[in-house]
Amino acid sequence: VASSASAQRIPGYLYDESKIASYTMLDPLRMENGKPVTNAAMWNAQRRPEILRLFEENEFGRTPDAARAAVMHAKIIERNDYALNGLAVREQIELTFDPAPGVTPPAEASRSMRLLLYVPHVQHPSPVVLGLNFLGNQSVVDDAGILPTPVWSKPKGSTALVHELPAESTRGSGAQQWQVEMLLKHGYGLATIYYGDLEPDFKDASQYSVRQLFDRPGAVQAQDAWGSLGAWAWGLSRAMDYLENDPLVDASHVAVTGHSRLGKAADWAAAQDTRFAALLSTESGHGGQSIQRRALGETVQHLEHSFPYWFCPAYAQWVGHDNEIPVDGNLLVALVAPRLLYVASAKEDEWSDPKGEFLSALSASSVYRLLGEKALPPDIPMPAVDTAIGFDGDVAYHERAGKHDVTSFDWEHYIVFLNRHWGDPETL
Ligand code: GTR
Repeated sequence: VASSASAQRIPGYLYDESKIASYTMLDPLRMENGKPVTNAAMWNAQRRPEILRLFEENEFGRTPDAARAAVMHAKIIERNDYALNGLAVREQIELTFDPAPGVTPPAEASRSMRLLLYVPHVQHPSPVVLGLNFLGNQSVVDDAGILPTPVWSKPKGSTALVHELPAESTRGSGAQQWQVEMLLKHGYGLATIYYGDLEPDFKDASQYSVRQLFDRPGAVQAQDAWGSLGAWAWGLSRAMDYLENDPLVDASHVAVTGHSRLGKAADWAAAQDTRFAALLSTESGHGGQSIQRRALGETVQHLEHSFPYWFCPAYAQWVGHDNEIPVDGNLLVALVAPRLLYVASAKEDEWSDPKGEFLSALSASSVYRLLGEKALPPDIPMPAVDTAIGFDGDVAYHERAGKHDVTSFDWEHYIVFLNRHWGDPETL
């Protein structure tokens, strides 16, 4: 599975703004029963839990209590205080989970994930950006010290999944998308996990998922049972459990990030877990930060057809009903309020609907204002390409030139935004 190959335009889908059927966006500040949300207490006690429940019931499924209570064992298997030519302290940590009491998972189910952590050598504890990666930890930067772990693939023409060590040539193959050295030079650490450690990103692969440690075998799957996005988001929260206890990390300044499907996982993690002080969401698109009701680019039908295992079974009922789904991207990112939120789009990523992503940031801003925070003002037009907005408040947005990807432009802007709010770690 490539992270960036599938964007742009897929024939047969709508890309023409003037042809969108009329739609009304959901209002984060209106309860399902129509009551307006008029103060912070009402948001926190009523509307926020209501929105979370709607996402659990209609899209991502419920994270089982047994999974939230998972017993995790952390083992630092490698540490180097002079990694990346002395730029970083590197740690590699094996995080292993016990199955829930009474559950006997299949032998092939995942029980662990490998966290790779870098913090600046010159200065730590440091703020950290945490995200799942697509291609294995060895891909995020060219560092011979990264211990590779097996990655999943399905060779052409085969029905069986292969789980084997990645080719040496993949070391640093995702470096452009991660910019580890840029982060470190600006005082930020990076923590990352290969998403396949939690669950392979393939249909009919759930027997390998970490979900098996918490779901009762043979039980009928509930309509709100979690899917792989739920499992990936859960893994981010377990990584946070670890980071909170690692003295290299300033755990009050952990930003969660992700691109595309892993942006959806980051969105859902930040929505549920308020320990993440910021969400940097790169082109998470439909099912993530876009407005599904616009049905511009990807539809629920496409998501369900290609990736049914990402979602809960109940999500299937919204196929052909993009306009009626009771949750949407603006509600998802509103759950991040009042924490820092950066919504990032790419001009040529029409499949993800950049304008829908912008409208989400705008709509979520109403919640920030209710909570007394500065955010994007209502009704502003979409900014020009490559022009970031919102840095004087808690909600930022940009649409950069180029394709579905993560680039140095995205990272430079994320760093400046975080610096504005957290102080420049280089000058601390
Ligand atoms: C596409 C999917 C998008 C997005 C993308 C990706 O095929 O339809 O929603 O998640 O994959 O993850 O690159």
